[in-house]
Order: sequence, then C-alpha cells, then structure tokens
Amino acid sequence: MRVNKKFIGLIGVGLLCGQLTVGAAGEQQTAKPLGERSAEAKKTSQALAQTCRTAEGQAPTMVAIRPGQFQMGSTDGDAYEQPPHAVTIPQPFAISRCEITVGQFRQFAEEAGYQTTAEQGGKGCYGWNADKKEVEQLPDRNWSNPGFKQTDDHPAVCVSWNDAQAYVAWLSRRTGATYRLPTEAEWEYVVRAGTTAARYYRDDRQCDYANGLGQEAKSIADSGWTLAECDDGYVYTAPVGSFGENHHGLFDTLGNVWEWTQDCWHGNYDNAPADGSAWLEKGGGDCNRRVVRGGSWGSRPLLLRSAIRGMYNTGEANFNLGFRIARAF
Ligand SMILES: [Ca+2]
Ligand SMILES: [Ca+2]
Repeated sequence: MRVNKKFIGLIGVGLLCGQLTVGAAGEQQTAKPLGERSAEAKKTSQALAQTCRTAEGQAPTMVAIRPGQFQMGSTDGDAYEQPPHAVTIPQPFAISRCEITVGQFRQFAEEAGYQTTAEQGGKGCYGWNADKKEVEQLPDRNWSNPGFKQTDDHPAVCVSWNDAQAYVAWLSRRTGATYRLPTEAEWEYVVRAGTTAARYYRDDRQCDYANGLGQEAKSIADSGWTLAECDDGYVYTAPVGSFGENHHGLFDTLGNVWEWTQDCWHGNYDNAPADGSAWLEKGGGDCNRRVVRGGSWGSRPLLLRSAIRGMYNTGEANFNLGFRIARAF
C-alpha cells in the first residue's frame, strides 16, 4: 500500500497500514453492557482518547475490526429497526476511533480549498433559533460557526453527506488508502461489539458513556423534553473521547453527534442485504436521504440505542450531525 510520508494513516495504535492482520471470521461472543467505570478505566480512556487528537499531517486513528456475525435491528423501537436479521461481515475493515474532529475537518477544508454545502450560496446549517425556540436553517451557521463554542477537539458538525464524501475522497488521495463512510451494518456491528442489549452500556450508566440530553441541558430544555436523570456535563457537543469507550475502544458512537453512513434510506429492513454491504437504491432506497446513526447531544435516552436509525438529506447540514470514517484493508 502506498503511503504518503507526509500524511500517514494509522490502523490501531502504532501500526502502519498493511502491517496489521486480524483473525478469521467467526461467531462473535456475546458481551455484557458496560457498567460503572473505575478510576483506572477512566485513565485508560483518557490515554486512548489522546490518540484521536491527531497531529497535523496524520490521518484519523483507526481501529481494526474482525469479520463476524451479529443480529442487526431491534424490536425496542419503531418499524424502521425491524425485522431484526442476521448479518455477516465477511471482511476485516477499520473504523475511526472517534468522530471526525473540527481540527481534522479544517485541515481538509483549508488544504482542498473546500466550501461545505452550508457555506455554498449562504445556505447555512440547521441550528437553534433562540428567539423562536425552533430548529431552523440559519445562513450564518456552518462547521466553523455552529452556534455553540467548539475547539479543534470537538466533533465537526454542520457537515452534509456530500461534505463527508468530499472529506474521504481527499483523505484517500492524500494517503493512498481507501477511506469511505461506514455502511449502516458495519456501524451497528462495531457499536454493538457483541452486545445484544439496547446499548453497549447499562441503561443506568448513560452519563459515563454518552453525551446526550441530561440534567445539564435544563438551561436550554423545553418543558416537553425528556432528559436523562444524570448530568453529563455538556449542553452541546463534548470534545471527542470525553466519555467511556465501547468494547472495541470506540468513543461517542452513541451520542455527541449523529453519524452519517453510506446507506440510502429504507423505512424497514425487509430484504436488507445480509453481507454488511451498503444498501443503496435496491428495494426502493431513497438515495437523496442517507441513514444517520447513534443519536446526539440533543437526543433523549430512547434515541441513544445501538439500533436507532434516522435519515437526513444528503445536501443539508445540522448542528447535531457529523461523521466517522471507515477504511478498507
Ligand atoms: Ca449532554
Ligand atoms: Ca456519535
């Protein structure tokens, strides 16, 4: 694999691309949802999260994932998530440990001279209109001005699906590796990581593992909003890796920002592919809308589940929507 020396893509910690092998496909063992985090576990999380804060010239840190099987979908939510069905992921792949950050996105935007869809023609990004108490498209909002304070370590928001495609195309050119968005099945496979419960953490531990709507959001909340009983400390986005990682060492898969996937929108899983590939036009897929996953800082607990599915227009941007990336071996 060709590697641009100025821009190295890592898989795992300290391993150059192509040097990592993963095991053969097999039945994934059932894993238990994670519970209370010890002081030692928090220290490990902090060290792992540091690997997401990449230096200039370094691609986002990737985690190698073994092939395997899992049950996709759920009967906990609405018809979107049904029927639950067996999926086999036939090939190893890698996925970014964290959501793509503002710093990583800036490096792309500046180097490629790229204008996001929110910036093109003053279209803007959907955000909170405090006067109207409504979410609406605001012309001055974009990834560098989403309407709340973000550092380079916060997840990039106000990026459309088209922007995410431009990012992975640029990163692929830059590194010689093949970067892309994860498929919807890959996303759920890595997030579940062998768990079959609604979440990879215990239902009573949300604020240890996810940035969602908790008691901290009372300052912006409407009376009708459902908040978690705990306080996670972040009203809007949190720097990536601020919470506990899942069994694969991935951060913020549930919560912080919704994440784009490659798949076109289908209203349920009837005749969905069983091989982990992206489900596109086939079976009536609406490719003007793509699947988003995982819920965000603005999501009530019911939306922070491994099986939750949403959809968004490919050319629109939102202040609670970002992405993480995948990479082929
Ligand atoms: Ca929060
Ligand atoms: Ca997320």
